[in-house]
Amino acid sequence: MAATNKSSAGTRAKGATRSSGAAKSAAPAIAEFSKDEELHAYREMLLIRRFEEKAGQLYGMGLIGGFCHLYIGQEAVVVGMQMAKKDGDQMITGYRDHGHMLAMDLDPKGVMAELTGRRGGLSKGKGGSMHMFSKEKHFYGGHGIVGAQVALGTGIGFANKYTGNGNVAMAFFGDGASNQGQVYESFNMAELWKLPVIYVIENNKYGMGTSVERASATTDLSQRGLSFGIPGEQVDGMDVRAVKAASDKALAWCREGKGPYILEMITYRYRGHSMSDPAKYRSKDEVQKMRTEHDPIEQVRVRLLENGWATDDDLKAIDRDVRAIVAESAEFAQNDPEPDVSELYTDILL
Ligand SMILES: Cc1ncc(C[n+]2csc(CCOP(=O)(O)OP(=O)(O)O)c2C)c(N)n1
Ligand SMILES: [Mg+2]
Repeated sequence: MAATNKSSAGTRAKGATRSSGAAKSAAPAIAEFSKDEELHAYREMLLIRRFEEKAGQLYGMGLIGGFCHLYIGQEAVVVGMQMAKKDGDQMITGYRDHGHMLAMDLDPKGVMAELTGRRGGLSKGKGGSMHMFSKEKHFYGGHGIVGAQVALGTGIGFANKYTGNGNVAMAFFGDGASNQGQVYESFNMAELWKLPVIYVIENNKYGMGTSVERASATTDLSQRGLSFGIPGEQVDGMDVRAVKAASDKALAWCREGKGPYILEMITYRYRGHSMSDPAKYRSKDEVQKMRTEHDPIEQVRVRLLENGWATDDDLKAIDRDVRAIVAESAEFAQNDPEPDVSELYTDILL
């Protein structure tokens, strides 16, 4: 199963900071993980990776219609944040959303069946890859309109403050989205009203086929809140410990009522923008270098082995468990019936 352990115990800060922005303060670059935390991070990231590999296969077999954007390579971002958050904190993201759903403990069977458009899917087979929600698990989508989730996430932060529930909203968006106007309207309101929102910029270096250098006048996206007085920092988004440490700090900032916070996660997607991306805008060597030198899962695997916290066999057993969950979800997603025709007339605005 997906996320169960939200523990932050055993985390000790060390190292220097890359923190910058309106409110500079020392942020831990890395959090040392306990054995349980390393194992948890390993399993969670592996579940996302294996789930998406399977989704890619099903797409190739023609079983998934419409769009399908894979998150492979970026797993440490959402898992590090999941490990720092408290129950009740919300996540909202764009269309590259399967990893966020699994990290928020949405049922893998329901997610996979939604991809194949079956009635047991989380949106009854009518939403597809980009449109799944779970109020119960505090996951607010899944949005196909670039940047829409930034304004909506700000609204969730407003609701948190208005009701005084003590929760923090995490709004994830890309480097491409970070140039949108509604992002800055949101920043202004969030800081003005000191809303508990973390803006998580997943800088995977490209917006579709356009590199951040070609598209952005300034490329340190952590500083985009400067004119509003919102602090921000760049984080190694390929290292789950760095993500966890930065998230701990940002969450504490928001919970203390100090307003929003920006975390720019420096990350990379291994696959194309979507399944139909010929990827002519970057070299195979560039992708290969990231995979071999910075893979988020491999980093944890090596630490687990080096610390003597797991053997090869232990890790193979985790992989088997994860593959079984994914196989079960794929089986369900292929055998569950399609929605009844009458569903065409439900859940719509007339
Ligand atoms: C308002 C709007 N404009 C354009 C698009 C088409 N579009 C989809 S994804 C995308 C690129 C976004 O890149 P980024 O924010 O870096 O996110 P990533 O795909 O890298 O995760 C664009 C332009 C859209 N879906 N919505
Ligand atoms: Mg991008």
